[in-house]
Amino acid sequence: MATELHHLSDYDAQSVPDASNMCFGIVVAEWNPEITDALLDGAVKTLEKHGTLPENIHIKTVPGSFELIYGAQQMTKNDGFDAVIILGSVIRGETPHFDYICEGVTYGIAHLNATQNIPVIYGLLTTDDLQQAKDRSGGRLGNKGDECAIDAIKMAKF
Ligand code: RBF
Repeated sequence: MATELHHLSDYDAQSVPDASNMCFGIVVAEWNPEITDALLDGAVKTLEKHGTLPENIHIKTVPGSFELIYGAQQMTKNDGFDAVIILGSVIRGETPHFDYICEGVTYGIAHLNATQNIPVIYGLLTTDDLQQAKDRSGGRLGNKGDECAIDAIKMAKF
């Protein structure tokens, strides 16, 4: 959804279920904090906009995006959560680490969704440079954190 033609500013708030009785876990990576702080801000504000109480939003940090898998796996053990959101930003560097981390996180989160009872929403920005990440974390292409919050509410209702 967060493309030049269609990003979250366009979403229809009426189509989102009421989230006032929902409880969420959010795991956020500390790498590229300018980006991940903005993603987290968007996610929290959007959950609260749809009724989630601040005390029902549980946030944990992990050092880097690779650790999002373990963080999310721990959170899926908590029956009190209706959904878990992971937030991270991987920016392509000069080594193949970008591909390994992106593939690892994608596979790890897919695996959790296929094996655990709580939906895990994938909020990993994978961009060629910092500007592309800024564009998608509150910049000209919206905020992927907002989008993850909406997805979490919809999947909690599923
Ligand atoms: N973590 C991120 O969240 N974003 C990155 O862009 C990122 N780049 C990395 C590049 C290299 C070369 C390495 C070694 C790690 C990087 N990490 C990054 C950290 C990674 O997700 C993880 O925290 C560490 O590898 C420890 O398991």
